[in-house]
Amino acid sequence: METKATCPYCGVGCGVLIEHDGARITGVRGDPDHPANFGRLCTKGATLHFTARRETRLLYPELRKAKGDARRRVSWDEALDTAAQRFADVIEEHGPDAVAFYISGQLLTEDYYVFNKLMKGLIGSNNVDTNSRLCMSSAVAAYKQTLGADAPPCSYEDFAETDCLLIAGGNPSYAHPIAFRRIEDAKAARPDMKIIVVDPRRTDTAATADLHLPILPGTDIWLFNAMLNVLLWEGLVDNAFVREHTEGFDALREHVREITPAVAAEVCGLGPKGADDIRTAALWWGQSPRAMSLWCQGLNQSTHGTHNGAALIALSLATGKIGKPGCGPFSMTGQPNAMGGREVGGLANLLSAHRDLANPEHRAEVARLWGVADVPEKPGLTAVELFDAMHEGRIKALWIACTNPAQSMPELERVREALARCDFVVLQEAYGNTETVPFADLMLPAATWGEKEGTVTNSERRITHVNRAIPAPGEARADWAIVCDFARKLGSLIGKPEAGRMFGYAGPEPIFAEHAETTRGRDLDITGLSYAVLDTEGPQQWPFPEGAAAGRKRLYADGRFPTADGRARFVVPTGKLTAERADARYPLHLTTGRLRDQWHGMSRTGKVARLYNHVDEARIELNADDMHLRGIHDGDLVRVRSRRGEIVLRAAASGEIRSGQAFVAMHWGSNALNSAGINVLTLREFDPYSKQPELKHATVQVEKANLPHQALIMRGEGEHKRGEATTGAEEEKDPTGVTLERAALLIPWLERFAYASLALAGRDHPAVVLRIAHDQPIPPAWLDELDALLGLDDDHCLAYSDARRGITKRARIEDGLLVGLRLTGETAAAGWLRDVLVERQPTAELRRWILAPLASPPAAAKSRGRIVCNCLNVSESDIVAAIAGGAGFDALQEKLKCGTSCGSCVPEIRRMVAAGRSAA
Ligand SMILES: Nc1nc2c(c(=O)[nH]1)N[C@H]1C(S)=C(S)[C@@H](COP(=O)(O)OP(=O)(O)OC[C@H]3O[C@@H](n4cnc5c(=O)[nH]c(N)nc54)[C@H](O)[C@@H]3O)O[C@H]1N2
Ligand SMILES: Nc1nc2c(c(=O)[nH]1)N[C@H]1C(S)=C(S)[C@@H](COP(=O)(O)OP(=O)(O)OC[C@H]3O[C@@H](n4cnc5c(=O)[nH]c(N)nc54)[C@H](O)[C@@H]3O)O[C@H]1N2
Ligand code: SF4
Ligand SMILES: [Mo]
Repeated sequence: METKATCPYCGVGCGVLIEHDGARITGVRGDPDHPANFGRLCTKGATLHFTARRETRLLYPELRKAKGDARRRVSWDEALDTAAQRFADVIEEHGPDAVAFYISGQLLTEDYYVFNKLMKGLIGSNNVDTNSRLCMSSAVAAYKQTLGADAPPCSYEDFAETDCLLIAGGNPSYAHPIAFRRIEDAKAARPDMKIIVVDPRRTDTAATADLHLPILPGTDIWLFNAMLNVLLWEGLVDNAFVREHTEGFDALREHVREITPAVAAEVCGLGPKGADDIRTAALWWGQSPRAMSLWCQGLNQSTHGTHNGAALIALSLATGKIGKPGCGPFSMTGQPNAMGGREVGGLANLLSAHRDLANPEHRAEVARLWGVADVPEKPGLTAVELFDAMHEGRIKALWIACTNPAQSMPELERVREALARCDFVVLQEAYGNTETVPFADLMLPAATWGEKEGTVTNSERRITHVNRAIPAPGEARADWAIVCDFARKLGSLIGKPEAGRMFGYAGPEPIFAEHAETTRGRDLDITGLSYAVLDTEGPQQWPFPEGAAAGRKRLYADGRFPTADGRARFVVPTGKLTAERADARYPLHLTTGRLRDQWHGMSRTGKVARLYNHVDEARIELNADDMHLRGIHDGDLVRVRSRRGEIVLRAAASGEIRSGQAFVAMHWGSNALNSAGINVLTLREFDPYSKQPELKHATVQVEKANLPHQALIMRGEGEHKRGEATTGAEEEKDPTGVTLERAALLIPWLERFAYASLALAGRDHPAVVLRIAHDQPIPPAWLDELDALLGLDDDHCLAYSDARRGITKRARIEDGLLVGLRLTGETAAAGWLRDVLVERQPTAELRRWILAPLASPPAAAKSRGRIVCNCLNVSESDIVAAIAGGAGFDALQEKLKCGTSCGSCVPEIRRMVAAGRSAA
């Protein structure tokens, strides 16, 4: 059977067809009819079915009576009765502002709608904020300040129509791959189209650009202002458009008068060619009949994120390149339904359907729609403020849903302290193992992808009806249903019996209908949409008012903007470059972001072995010069310190990073490292308008860590013998299940070591990999315990030991296959042995080498190294060898098939070909 849904990862919002038998999800493919992807999926979307497994899921409600106690399983009734009582007590004693909800752009619109209604309509506080505060709130504020409403005016189709695409602070080749496929297609169809990328790093996206501007972090406004300066000088401003449709240009013109390309090139650190490059960018933009911009977190996650966006939008307005095909400022949404959340007003300072909290008429409208006396006026606490208030004891009860703040918030130590101090923390999660779980007093199991129904809106304002394929496991329930049950229980305790009427929905469909009604007459009017229309007509873009035959591809074609006078606004940008300046103690500029194959805190992608093949361990990417200066070699462990904390990471030399800078991916948390990951180092400083914190920049120092005692432990599975694998499990485990359970057993071990990392490896036969480094000899008793845990202690194992040198080795061989390995002291052979294990190479010839101190593999072993093409399992070394043999891009695709399936690796392969060519 196949069920139509969307991919639950990024904001491209690809349609998927879930293959299943009514009980289990067995496969996934791109929906050929979905207008976001026309059947394509990226590496993450194409492996979704591997995440649909019971291991690590949260199956039952769990409650603990007191902090420090263990949680025990309770019924749903007891869980929600307790939650309602605790919330009611806090509200009675401290008022409604002493409770808060922290929710997520990964919820469906219906889930989001009821959370928002519960807080603002029933409890009477605006303390409902979401992880979109860390993500899209600067784009929201920038759109509102300039265009008057939070509405991305473009469509994906515009990529195919534009002559000049300016990508600033986005890495869509990793973060929005299927949108990037469309950009690649456009460039292939019209090679004259210009692509400009503004990013401090030379990402795969930047490498495909006609012009890459590797500006210093935080300097975008100077660049955009200098581009405007050139546009003015060259007479490329559309004066008629500015006169008739905008307000405030004079002040901005005055502001950019002195910001010449030379001045900006200096501030942006663009070197001697910089001024020319800025001029080129401005001329391409101004002279192209159609130009559009695309931005994401490189602009949003900044203490001047709002004005970054406003300065970029000014380029579209000044040249009148908006509301036309191939034009406009396009904010790419991060999460699959951050847009839906914005539509229902699910942020502490917004109201339903793009209404404003500060506007008394808007509040009255919403109160009327909900049938309540009023909606509170005082803005609620935004994410960072919320955790600060909790730290100070002002928030006594917090409800978290579909987000993992103990991993994703900046300045993590403080966030963790705040969570620990909060009297009552509820966590509504699909998985039972996230970093936030230890802080939860009550855990509520949520249904997730494939198990729930509702709608989502993607980056291009397109709403898709998402269907349920299979029932949720255990007692997990849909998010909206949990909220509604809680709301009714709470209502009767706080003297608001109207909760029964307000939250008496029979399913998600009536919630959608109510939400649609709140949009009547607003800029995002979707009164013409229903589940039935979405099912028969397919996914639709808003606005789609009653009576409309189709949604709108492009906004503002008539030059009228949703401001009081119908004119768009220019904003004079302000703000310092970065919250923190580099100095002698913290000389390096650290930025953070995404990897191609992982999603956020990895509760889902972290279960899929092949998604570790592109990057197999957390690492800090550094420029070779900076490493040399500090005596650091590729693969060394380093201490990374900021003013907030310190973590140990593996160092990797990267040609993407300029000297003086560093990059760490945001994904690795305490399930993968002996620390909580990168956000230990980041800071909670935020933008004054959007309150979005500066997750893209912190200054750090990096020094080599002296951790001489190293170990590597790997465990895969032999030929699967049914039923034998585990004992006492509810259901028979397959090799992947056994491996995931082994990984879970190892997580508590991580924090014992000065450095440790945990990962999966392999493809169809996954293995778990634990890498350890310690300041003292690793106690033999720990190793014995680990051996026992992983079955490295019986007579299937070869063993070698040289106690004097601290070297021990154990290899477990079953049916001629290496399935387990532990090396201490001497780990040089780890790389090729890993390949022998995960590739299931026969060990007959290798046996005598396995325990030898060989850094490079004997001839009998095949070492493959990193996998670039995940779909067709093609390694970096295969590709490099073929390029050395003279293969170009097409020949590579022909010969190795790499990049011929999902295409996520195509930018990287092109780059390798180009590098090979310039080396030759
Ligand atoms: N694979 C994958 N895809 C994802 C996600 C994921 O977890 N994994 N998450 C999704 C979500 S929620 C989001 S929000 C998006 C994020 O999507 P993106 O914003 O495209 O991704 P990031 O890697 O966070 O950051 C983009 C780039 O900003 C650059 N940057 C840093 N500082 C600056 C600066 O000062 N100026 C400029 N111009 N650039 C700067 C970084 O070097 C980085 O390459 O991705 C979505 N897609
Ligand atoms: N340093 C640094 N930090 C960052 C960023 C960065 O670029 N750099 N980016 C920021 C950005 S843009 C974002 S969006 C955030 C993301 O940060 P988070 O929101 O913390 O990321 P996720 O891990 O996606 O959290 C979603 C959680 O919801 C759970 N879940 C999945 N499906 C369901 C469901 O249907 N119902 C419920 N109730 N739960 C479900 C998942 O298991 C997962 O634990 O991180 C932010 N943090
Ligand atoms: S681009 Fe990839 S992650 Fe994003 S929605 Fe499409 S398949 Fe999912
Ligand atoms: Mo995001």
